[in-house]
Amino acid sequence: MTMARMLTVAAAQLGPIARTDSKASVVKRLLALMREAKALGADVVAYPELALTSFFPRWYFEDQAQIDQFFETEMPSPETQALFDEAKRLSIGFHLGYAELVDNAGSKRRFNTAILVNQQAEIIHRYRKIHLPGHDQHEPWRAFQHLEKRYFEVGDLGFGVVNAFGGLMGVCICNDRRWPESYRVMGLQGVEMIFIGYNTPVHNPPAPEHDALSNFHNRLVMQAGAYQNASWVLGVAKAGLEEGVMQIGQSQIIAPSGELVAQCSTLGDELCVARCDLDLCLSYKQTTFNFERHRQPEQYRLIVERRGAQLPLQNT
Ligand code: ING
Repeated sequence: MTMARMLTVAAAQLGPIARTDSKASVVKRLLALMREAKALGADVVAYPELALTSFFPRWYFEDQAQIDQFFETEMPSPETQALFDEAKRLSIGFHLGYAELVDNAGSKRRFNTAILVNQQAEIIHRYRKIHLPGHDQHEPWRAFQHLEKRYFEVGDLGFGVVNAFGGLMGVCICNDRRWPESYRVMGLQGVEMIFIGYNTPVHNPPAPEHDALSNFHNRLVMQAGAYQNASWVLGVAKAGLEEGVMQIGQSQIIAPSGELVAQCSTLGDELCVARCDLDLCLSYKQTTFNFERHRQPEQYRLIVERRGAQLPLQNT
């Protein structure tokens, strides 16, 4: 009987953050959730994508200075230092999504970023969002904008996996979870737990016929990603009616079997917690998804070589 490698994780779902809410007021909410997570035995607490502010890509801004107010130029920042301090005091790790502004001697770069912080409050992993959804020009026909392609650069750190919290940890962000490649690149590094923060409007202006399936699609892609890569997946939402836009909740924790083990049931600040045995990944990694034994990468070249679909030539 192999020893179980238990990791207790808490998805710390956030309800709406108003445009006028200060980062300090949000950090107070994050601290309350961190303390509750610790009290419930969590080793790690995971906050959503862009957890410090309202989801600002829903608005069109001309003035870069206005946009940059949503970003952090350092991490820990003055407002988040309290979070790092409390994490160290409580000895709990955390995942945090935020807007990262990197100023390299005058050349500014902006990313939709998430970090993993260990129980000694050290940043041990950084991920910058690669699949940026939406559009880059103001499209006033939309009930609300989705300007991630305007405000962020494509991430330049790849999909990394780090040895932490007793296992192999990975991170991706929101729209990344809809693309199987995101999970597979981490799966090919042996990932055992993937943290995914998200801000997902129920309504998608280009395809309103999808709206009723928002929660289904959210669960579908994360359960598939978990099972097909023999990994735990923790999805954590910024939820509820935020500045007039309804965003899905249903933060959830999914086992390597693909089974749902815990889920939030409100659209506010809410924890869902699960005791995860990282060794549950092994039976899948050693059999059904033994990549080394079963995959045929030479047959998959189109996945890397081709961006958009190209139809087959007639009568070839
Ligand atoms: N949000 C959404 C997401 O991928 C979206 C954008 C919604 C794309 C619905 C397609 C359909 O969950 C972010 N922040 O990526």
